[in-house]
Amino acid sequence: MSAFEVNFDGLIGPTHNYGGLSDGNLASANNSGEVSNPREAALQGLEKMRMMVRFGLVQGVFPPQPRPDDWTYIDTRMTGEHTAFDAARDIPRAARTDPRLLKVAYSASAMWAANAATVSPSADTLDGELKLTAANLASMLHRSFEHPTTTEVLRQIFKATTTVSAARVFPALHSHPDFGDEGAANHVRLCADHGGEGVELFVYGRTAGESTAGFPARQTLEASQAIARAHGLRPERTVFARQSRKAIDAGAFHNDVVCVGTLDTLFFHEFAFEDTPGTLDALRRAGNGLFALKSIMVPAADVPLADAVSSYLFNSQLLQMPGEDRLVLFAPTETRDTASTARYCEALVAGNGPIGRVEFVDVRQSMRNGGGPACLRLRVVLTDAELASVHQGVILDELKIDRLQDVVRLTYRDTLTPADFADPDFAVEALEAYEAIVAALDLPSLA
Ligand code: SUG
Repeated sequence: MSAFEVNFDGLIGPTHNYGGLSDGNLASANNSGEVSNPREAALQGLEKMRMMVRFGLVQGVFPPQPRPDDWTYIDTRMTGEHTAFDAARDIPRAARTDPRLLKVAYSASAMWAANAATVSPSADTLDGELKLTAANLASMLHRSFEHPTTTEVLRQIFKATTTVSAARVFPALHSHPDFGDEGAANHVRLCADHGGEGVELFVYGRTAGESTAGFPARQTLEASQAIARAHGLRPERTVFARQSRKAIDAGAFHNDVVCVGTLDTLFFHEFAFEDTPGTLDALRRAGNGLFALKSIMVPAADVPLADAVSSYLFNSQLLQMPGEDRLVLFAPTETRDTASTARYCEALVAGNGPIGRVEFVDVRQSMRNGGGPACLRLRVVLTDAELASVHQGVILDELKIDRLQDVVRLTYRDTLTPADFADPDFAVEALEAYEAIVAALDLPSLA
């Protein structure tokens, strides 16, 4: 069956800010409290989507989540009250009593669509149905309440609630650190061509119950195994590999900070995996009869781990362009601006390997929170029939991108500090901007 990869990018929301909320994410910590520019952030994200459309690729978009609509949910646990949310009363009180919690409630982190879900294309599942499992994001409070809305949005978009659904959307795993799941950021699919059977690689940072010192390892082996079972993946085509502690402690809080793969190619840092030869061996065995693995390991001597993490070289999208033999690495501009990664990219394309070209994209607003090009998108391999059944309001062309940019220019602020969250008018403004975006995507509001 022929199929292709569709990238669904998260549209950056009107409350995009630098909250310093993610332990173990160096960019989030380093930029904590800085002034953000939600308007520029969303425009940059939409320009990235425009580049993909111009490349001739199918590009989709996920709406932001309504913020601060979960605030009452969080706050009732703080105050014991169960009254309906009233911005004029509740926002100043929260700003007084617990400004960090208020920041949590305003988090725009759902923009990083790679953390929305794990996706198994219909070619990989035993019953031939596309499967998506929303990620519980149980490790970070500000992300742990994204999943109910994510499940709902995925069901709206993939029409997974109708009787003729082309996809099944599973709700998130039980929200406990032992089942910590961060979605596609820790998942790579390898294959000969997108429509054929593939191998799914799940990368975890710890096992349930294991105590670790250092930065949090967010994904557990048990969560990855539960998803593989729920999706009906063939055990012989599934690989579980441990991320190296060294990478996590250097700030690689997701595997996609040190590794990216597509088709038969895996591009990764020397210190990405705890056991590199074992992981490559397991991938070769799992891909036996399907494809011959092409691995590109970047030595620490060429790109030190610290540079890989600050430049986000591996948080690039690895793309198969129409009419091109070799893959294109769609990398953040920070990769061009970091000496070691710029040098590495030049050598990479000069060689005869599977990557023939590097393109750069400016997503600096997102990068300053630890979210590069690959974080911003969720890959969904779809057949023609599956694509036809997707909600068409979220499949983009340049005209729709223009319209979304107009809405952003009209409704988003260009300056935001965490202190602005104390202003009740901002809560109203942010929810109005959200409503304008979902209306432009022809989706029902979930506020
Ligand atoms: O979960 N940053 C996100 C970045 C997610 C990047 N995604 C992938 N690697 N796929 C995170 O740490 C920071 C928010 C703040 O500090 O305000 C944040 O949530």
